[in-house]
Amino acid sequence: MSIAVSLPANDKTEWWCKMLRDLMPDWDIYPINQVPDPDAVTYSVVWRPATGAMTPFRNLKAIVSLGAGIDHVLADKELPQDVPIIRTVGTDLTQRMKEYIALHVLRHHRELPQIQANQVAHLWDQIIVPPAPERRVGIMGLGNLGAAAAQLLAQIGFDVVGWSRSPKTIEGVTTYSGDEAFGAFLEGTEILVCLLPLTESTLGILNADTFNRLRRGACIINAARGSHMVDSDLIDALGSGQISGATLDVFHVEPLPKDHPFWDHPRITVTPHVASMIDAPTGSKIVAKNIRAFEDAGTVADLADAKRGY
Ligand code: NDP
Ligand code: OXD
Repeated sequence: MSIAVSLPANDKTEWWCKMLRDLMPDWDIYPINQVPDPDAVTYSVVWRPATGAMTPFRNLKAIVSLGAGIDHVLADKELPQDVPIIRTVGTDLTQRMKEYIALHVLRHHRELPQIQANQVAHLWDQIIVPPAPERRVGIMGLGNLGAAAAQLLAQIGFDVVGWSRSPKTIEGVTTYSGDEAFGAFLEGTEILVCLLPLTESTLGILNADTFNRLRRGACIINAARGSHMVDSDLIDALGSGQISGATLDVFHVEPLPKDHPFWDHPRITVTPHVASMIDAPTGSKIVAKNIRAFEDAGTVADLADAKRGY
């Protein structure tokens, strides 16, 4: 009855191990590189595990992803097949994402970047923006996070549209589903928010074609995955004015390399993958609950579908 814990940073691994040991005293919990008997490991708890890191654990019952996304687990080409993957999600993760999306949508809506630039130039320019009901915000992905963000923005008063794979009903939100409805969803959108999982069908979805279907001068908020974005298309669209600003929380390579053009771009705000992070004290309770439930029932509500990719 062992659990192997693997995060890219050793101090974070130790932090999660400590929290989990307090909650699960009947389990042996080790950082992945200190496991004494790989055959005793029945669960791994991971964020971006190294390629092949799961291979020694022949008796894994489930892999717990320390987050909503599972792309970082599936990226391991040597991942054992058919081991269930459990997502770590909950009200805390959703609350934090709602805060992040509301903050950045409102910031673009009220033209705060321009107002701050004007302050630096001692410029008194009373920019008048339309009220929220006249501003269309499009949310890509209407899962736990996207649906909650869409609902909050609708409550603030925005004209909110959302897009998902299967049809959805969300109060105050006009919803679209499927590839065939993508164009209709984008039309008229002025602030586009990406909260999609990274899968084969969503890779590179934030590209020139998508940008060109938005209203001219639209803003982009990507809080999903860096590989949704075609970086050079964003730079070009910012140059042409088709896109007027972007807030990016996620990147192809993280940490964002020091020489990446996004850092210095005057119309891009970079945040270091902090839109919604589960901390160990909160997340360990969810992980412990999910592992116990999986032991009892052989399944949990937060099970991902690896074939679907999310
Ligand atoms: P969910 O799995 O709950 O929801 C995903 C949504 O995306 C669903 O509505 C799904 O449609 C939709 N979707 C998937 N594929 C497609 C497609 N091809 N076309 C249209 N819609 C599609 O995910 P969460 O809301 O929990 O999380 C979303 C993502 O946010 C995560 O995968 C992760 O990458 C990112 N994230 C980022 C964080 C950060 O700090 N930056 C923190 C947490 C998550 P359907 O409902 O029909 O299945
Ligand atoms: C997640 C994330 O997937 O933090 O939960 O990115």
